[in-house]
Amino acid sequence: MLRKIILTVGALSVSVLFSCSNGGGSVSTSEPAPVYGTAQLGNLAEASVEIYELTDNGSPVLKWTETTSSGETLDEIGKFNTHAGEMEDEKYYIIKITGGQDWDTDDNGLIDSLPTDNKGTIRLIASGKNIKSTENLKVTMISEIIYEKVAKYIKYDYSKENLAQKIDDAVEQVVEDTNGDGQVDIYDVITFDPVKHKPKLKGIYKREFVNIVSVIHSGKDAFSAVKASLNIGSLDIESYAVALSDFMTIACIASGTSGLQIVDISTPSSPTILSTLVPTTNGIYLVTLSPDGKIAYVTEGTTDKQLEIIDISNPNNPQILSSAPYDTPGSITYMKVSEINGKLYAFIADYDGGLQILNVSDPNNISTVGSLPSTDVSNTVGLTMSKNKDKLWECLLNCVNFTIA
Ligand SMILES: [Ca+2]
Ligand SMILES: [Ca+2]
Ligand SMILES: [Ca+2]
Repeated sequence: MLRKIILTVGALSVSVLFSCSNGGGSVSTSEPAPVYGTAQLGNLAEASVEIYELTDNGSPVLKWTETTSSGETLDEIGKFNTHAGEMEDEKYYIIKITGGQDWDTDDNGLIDSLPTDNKGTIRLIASGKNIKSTENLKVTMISEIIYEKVAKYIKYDYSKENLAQKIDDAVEQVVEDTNGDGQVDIYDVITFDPVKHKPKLKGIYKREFVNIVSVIHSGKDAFSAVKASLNIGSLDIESYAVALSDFMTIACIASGTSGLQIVDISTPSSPTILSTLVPTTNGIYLVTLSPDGKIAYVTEGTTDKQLEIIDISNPNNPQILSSAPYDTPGSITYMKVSEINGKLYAFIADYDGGLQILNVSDPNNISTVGSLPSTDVSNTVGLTMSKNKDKLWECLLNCVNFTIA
C-alpha cells in the first residue's frame, strides 16, 4: 500500500514539472503523465528520439519526437518521454535514437570526463504492452541488435504473430535471463542495463560488446562489428535464404527484389558475386538446390510465393528453365528437392496449401503427385525427410508421417 502512494505522488510531480518546462501555465489532466525511458549506449545526452507505430501491414508511422535529457549525473542523462501512456497494447512500436553525446562510453557506470560524439542509431522494437509494463525501459546496443535481427521480417511478410516469434527467437540468441524472472523474453532486452548486465550476454555479443558500441558511435550498423569479428568475409547484399553447393564453393542467395545472387565462396575471406538473376520484381525469398547442385529452386512473390526453376550449372550465366512460375495452391514457405528412382521431386510446405509433392523433373511439365491439406488450426510451414527418403515429417502443429509410394 505504501509503495502505491509513493508512485502516485512521483507521477504527479513529474507531470507538473513537464508542463512548467514547456512554459504552459495550466496542468492538463487529459494528457497522460510522461513515462521516462533511457537512451543508454552509454547514456546519450541531446540525442534525437523518434517513436514509430507499425500499421497493420508493418509500415512505420512517426508518432512522436523527443530529445534526450542532459544533466550533471548519469542518472539525469539520456531520459526521454516514451509516450507509453498513449500507446496501444497490441501494436508494435520502434523507438529510434540517433546522435547525441555518450557520457559513459565504457559503460562502467561512472560519468566520463569528456563525452563521445555518437553518429549512429540505436533502436528498440516492442509492443505497446511490453513498453507500458516496464518501469525502467532502456534503449541500448542490445535492443539495436534485436531490432536488426528482426527488421527484415517487418519489411516483408509482416504479421504481429510472426514478428513476436522472430523477436523471441532473436532474444534467445543474444541474452540470458537478465531480470531474473526465470524466463528469457523481450523484457530482458527492454530492461538490459549495459553497466550491470554484460555478463548475461551470450557468445559474440559478450565478447564484442565494447567493439560493437564503438562501431555504433562511428555511424555503422551494429552487425558490421559482429561480422568483422568473425574474421571471415562478408558481402553487403540483401539475403533472406541461402543454399550452399556440396563442396561449399558456391552460395545461392535469395536476395528479395535483388533476385538470385550466385556467390563464389571458395575463398571465404573474399566472397565474390558471380552473377545476379532478377526474374521479376516480385522478389526471391527462398532458395534450395537439386542434389547435384546444378538447379536452383526459388520462390517468386511476396504474399503468394510461387516456384521458379533456374539452371545454375554455369554459375556465371544462370538461365530460367520454367516458362512461368508454378503456382501452388498456397504460398511456398519451405521446400526441399530430392531425387527418387531417377526423378526429381519437390516437397513443399505450402502454408494454407498444406503439403504439396511435385514431380519437377521437367520444369515445363510439373505435376502434383501427392498432397495433404492444411487444417483449420495448422498451416504447413516446414518439412524434414528421413535419410533413406521413405518418411517425411510435416511441421507445425500437426506432425504426420508421410510414406512415399
Ligand atoms: Ca564511464
Ligand atoms: Ca527474464
Ligand atoms: Ca499460390
